Amino acid sequence: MERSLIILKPDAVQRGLIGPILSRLEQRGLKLLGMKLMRIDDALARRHYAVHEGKPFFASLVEYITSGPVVVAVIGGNGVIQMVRNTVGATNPSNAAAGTIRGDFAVEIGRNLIHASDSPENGEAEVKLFFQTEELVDWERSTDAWIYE
Ligand code: IDP
Ligand code: MG
Repeated sequence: MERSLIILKPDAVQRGLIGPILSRLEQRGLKLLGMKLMRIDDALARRHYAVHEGKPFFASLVEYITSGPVVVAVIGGNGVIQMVRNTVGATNPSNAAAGTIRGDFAVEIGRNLIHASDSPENGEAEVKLFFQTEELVDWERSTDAWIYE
């Protein structure tokens, strides 16, 4: 089973889009394993985005992700990394397909509303960075037989 870490970035929280964004993922049939509202501090932001250190947008990216509360969540299931990325849409909302979260709710790369893990390995690392094991819930979903054959 893959796990994807998603972050509803400060613009999503400030714009009142927590519900509409989570609805997209929930309605698709993706399963939540954990979720919390939190503030990302400078050190956590730098660790989470370490791969982008040295890029011209790094400082503004850290400033953006630490600028207000975020909702972090874990989605689990077979193939969820790519499915969530597809539902989220292209990094730059101006190129994101209509019907995706970024394509429907955002216009600029520096305010693209949501993070989602880009590989199973990064998903595992990011889940561990943001959640303690005891914060995650292992549960049986009664609708699974209607979502998975
Ligand atoms: P992703 O969020 O689609 O995985 P990444 O390339 O991993 O995209 O970049 C991480 C985040 O950094 C993006 O979501 C966006 O907020 C920001 N970002 C990436 N490239 C740029 C850029 O060229 N200008 C401004 N911000 C950028
Ligand atoms: Mg990324």
